[in-house]
Amino acid sequence: MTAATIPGLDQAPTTHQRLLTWVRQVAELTTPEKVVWCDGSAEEWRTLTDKLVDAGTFVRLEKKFNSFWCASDPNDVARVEERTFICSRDEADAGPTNNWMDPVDMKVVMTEHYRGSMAGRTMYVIPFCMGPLTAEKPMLGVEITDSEYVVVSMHIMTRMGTKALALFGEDAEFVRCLHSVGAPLKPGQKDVPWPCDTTKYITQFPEERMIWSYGSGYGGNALLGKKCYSLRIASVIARQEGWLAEHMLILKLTSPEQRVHYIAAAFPSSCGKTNLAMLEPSIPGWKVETLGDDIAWMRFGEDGRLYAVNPENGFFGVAPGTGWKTNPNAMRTLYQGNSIFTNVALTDDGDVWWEGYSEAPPDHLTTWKREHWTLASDEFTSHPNSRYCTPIAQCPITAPEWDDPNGVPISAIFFGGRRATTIPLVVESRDWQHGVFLGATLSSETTAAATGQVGVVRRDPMAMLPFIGYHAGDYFQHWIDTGKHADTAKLPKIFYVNWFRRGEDGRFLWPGFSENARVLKWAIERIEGHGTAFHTAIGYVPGASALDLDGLDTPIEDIQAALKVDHDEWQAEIPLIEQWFATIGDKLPSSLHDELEALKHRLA
Ligand code: GTP
Ligand code: SPV
Ligand code: MN
Repeated sequence: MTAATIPGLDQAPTTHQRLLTWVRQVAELTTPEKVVWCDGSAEEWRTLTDKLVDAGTFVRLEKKFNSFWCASDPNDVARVEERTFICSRDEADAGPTNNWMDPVDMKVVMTEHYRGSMAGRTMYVIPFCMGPLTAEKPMLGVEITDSEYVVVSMHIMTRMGTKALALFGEDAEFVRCLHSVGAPLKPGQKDVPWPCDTTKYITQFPEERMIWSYGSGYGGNALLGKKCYSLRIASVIARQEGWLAEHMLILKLTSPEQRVHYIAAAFPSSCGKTNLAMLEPSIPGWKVETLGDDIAWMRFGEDGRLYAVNPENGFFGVAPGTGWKTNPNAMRTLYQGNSIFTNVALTDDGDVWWEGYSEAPPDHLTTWKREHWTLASDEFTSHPNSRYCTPIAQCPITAPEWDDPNGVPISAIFFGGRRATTIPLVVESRDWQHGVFLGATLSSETTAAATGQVGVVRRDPMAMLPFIGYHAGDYFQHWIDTGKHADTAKLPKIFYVNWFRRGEDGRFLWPGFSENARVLKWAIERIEGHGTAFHTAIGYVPGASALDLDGLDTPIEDIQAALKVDHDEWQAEIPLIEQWFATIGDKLPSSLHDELEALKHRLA
């Protein structure tokens, strides 16, 4: 079939020539059965969710309004970091932390995968905007995909369809995002519920502002506005334009005295961003509101402060562990409906369940592997990286200013990881440069959010290891420079937290979740100039008495152990940091090397 005869191709609701040309080229290469230009309407949602139900991909939930259960192929459940590439023209620009392939070579390889890859399927064209539609310079993209699951997920996660396309005009810049599940259908061939390919590529071409993704339907691999655009491509743009694209939640904290502070926090995947963003403080009078749970774009405002915007429109949150006790605001959001649940369990009465959803599971469930599960089973009902996808606007504690194109002024940046030892509950950096050092040396145990071994400690600088779209050394320098260009007094203070330190018996020393408000409170006291701290070798650390522990029943010994700066543990950490810095090579900013030497000196 030639492109001219592909139904829908010529029904483009735009006169943007470069967009039209690109869509035609992709259609000619991938040979879909038809082309649909997505408008983002409720009718489109209805049509596509019905289609997904008919295909067996979705089960409509009886117990949650306009919501769906979905189980993926068991081999397509997480981001695939080893299949993710930064195809900069020069290999050196991808740096030591990214996979690289020459862009010309990569295109040759991927073009052969894309050739005919949409046969028998519909090709959807999704115009979208990351961040508010009212931004001075809206950040536009178009995702072409052959997956209905992707289209409906993009309905939730982005501002898309007609309202986004209206911003394209005749010639606006946009990021080209091409996605195919890589499962063409022969005439008459029956589809599977979750089409994908065993071969996967998640490829960024930073100079061309282009993303090619092939073979996976999973969130971070397939919803290309998210990690691929808003972090990998945006981090490259941000460096050039002097701003920051970060893997951070954004929250609004109001004190009992009604003082407002906005906090951005970077924790690696599955290390607590969503939970902190929706925190219900355990301490009286304190209030948290949410602006974002995964990504923050931060630019300096005219007043010299750093302002954060969440480019996303929804939450793509980790399901297991989300319950009324740990994250009631996520539960309230999901109870509004309009959500997609992937790789959790399905109850017999048409609801979802996962480990931590409620105290007692129902007697019988269908697992994420579509298997029977009873109380006698000892398998997990849900994949550890199972996810809910739900609109940010229906979260009951979403801050009214979440959609403000100017963003919100950030008072504090938190870095954090999942470490059983060494890293205390909270440390305040000595200054911006030291804070960048804390971020650059951030370490965390790997989680199920990416394929591969879980629980291995690795360096995950600023929680961005899988998402920095260029050389990590240049990225550190960009962070250092960001502080230099600013009025020091107006910069956010940088803290480093660890909710996951463990006692000898393996229990968490700190209760976490709503109790993390106590750490936020101390941080605000430090910012406002009245909190106390010990000046330790690694930074400012509160004693147990500096934290508000009122009403907390955790043994004081555990709190003290959580706060401890253990010199032996830190001595053991130094060679690991040295090794990590060695991998960065010549581009490691000298100031970070100086910070390491100063730390060694203070520990000695
Ligand atoms: P991504 O969406 O992958 O980027 O993850 P995230 O950083 O948003 O992590 P999320 O908040 O979803 O938490 C991941 C897991 O950590 C969940 O199982 C949570 O229950 C658990 N968790 C979150 N906060 C805490 C905490 O304070 N203490 C403990 N012990 N566990 C936590
Ligand atoms: C993460 O892995 O950090 C996520 C989920 O937030 S994904 O969208 O798949 O990247
Ligand atoms: Mn994330």
